[in-house]
Amino acid sequence: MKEVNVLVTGAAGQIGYALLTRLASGETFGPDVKVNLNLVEVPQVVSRLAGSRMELEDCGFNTLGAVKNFSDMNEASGDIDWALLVGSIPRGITINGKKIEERADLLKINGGIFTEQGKALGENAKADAKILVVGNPANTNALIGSSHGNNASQTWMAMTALDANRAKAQVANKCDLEISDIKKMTIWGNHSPTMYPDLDNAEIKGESASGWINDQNWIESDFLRIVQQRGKAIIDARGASSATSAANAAIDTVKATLSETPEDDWFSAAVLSDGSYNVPEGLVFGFPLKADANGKVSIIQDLPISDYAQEKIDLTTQELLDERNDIKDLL
Ligand code: NAX
Repeated sequence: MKEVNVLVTGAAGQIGYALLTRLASGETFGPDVKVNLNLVEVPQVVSRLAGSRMELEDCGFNTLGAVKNFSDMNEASGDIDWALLVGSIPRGITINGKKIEERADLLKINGGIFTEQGKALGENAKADAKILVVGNPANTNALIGSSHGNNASQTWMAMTALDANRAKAQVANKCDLEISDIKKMTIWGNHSPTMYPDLDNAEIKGESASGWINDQNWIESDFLRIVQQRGKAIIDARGASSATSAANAAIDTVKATLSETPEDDWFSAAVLSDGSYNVPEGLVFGFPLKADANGKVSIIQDLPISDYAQEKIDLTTQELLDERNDIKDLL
């Protein structure tokens, strides 16, 4: 049986809990691939991972390989094919008596984590490893990680698939369609409320989604607001942040790179900008992406961008430039 080595940080957290079974069950990498899991947590929490391992064993998956627990990224990252970096320090936590509310503080604290994790993966993970950052602020964490990974053959991404799935769900509800009728959903920019979900270039049964919906007022007010604020709406309703849907989106992103992207579709994630669409080089920015048969990820080019869309893309670009400025000492 083939094997894949997958590292998950924040594995004892709520997204981690929802993610592990789906990685190990055969659903993600296929029924003929053994999934070895290196689970990483902070030292205070790592003992809880023993419980996660017991549960994984008790699921009885043929595809579950070795499960190992770590609190040291250097030890955990040897020979890794996929790293899902879920663990990070949330806004609102109190550290050394100070409540972390300011974006700049949050960026710096997480920046320290991703500096170390980036180095460890750059040195120890496989040459063609893929790294998906879920932990917020995901784009800037990925920027720090990839810069310290300093390994051009590895692929760093930050997750925007949850935003894309949320956008598709809203369109499906509005138009009474199946989710599978909606293709080519792009989330431009940052995984934050400035993200821009693009319905001009999304397609419904081969037509522009915005043309099909034919209700610009709904698109510019309801749709945009609902998608941008969905994370908060879930926290308000559930009393906890999205976990199942976040884990699902991470699985979707992994799967999207395991085979060639079909001609009639693409997927959304943030990757290092190469200057496409005039996005400054070196920002980790949400783009429309495709994978080739070898899993190489590239940006879909030459999509038309309306003046309205450009305004929104400029806003999210500026936010990412500000974030980069806040952590420039860490790059
Ligand atoms: P939890 O607080 O339940 O779990 C986070 C876990 O990470 C904890 O167990 C913690 O001990 C661990 N951790 C912290 N620092 C670590 C480190 N240096 N190494 C290893 N583990 C570490 O949060 P959860 O709900 O699972 O969310 C995890 C992250 O995902 C948060 O940053 C959250 O903001 C982010 N999200 C990102 C989304 C996206 O679309 N990109 C959507 C969902 C989610 O909000």
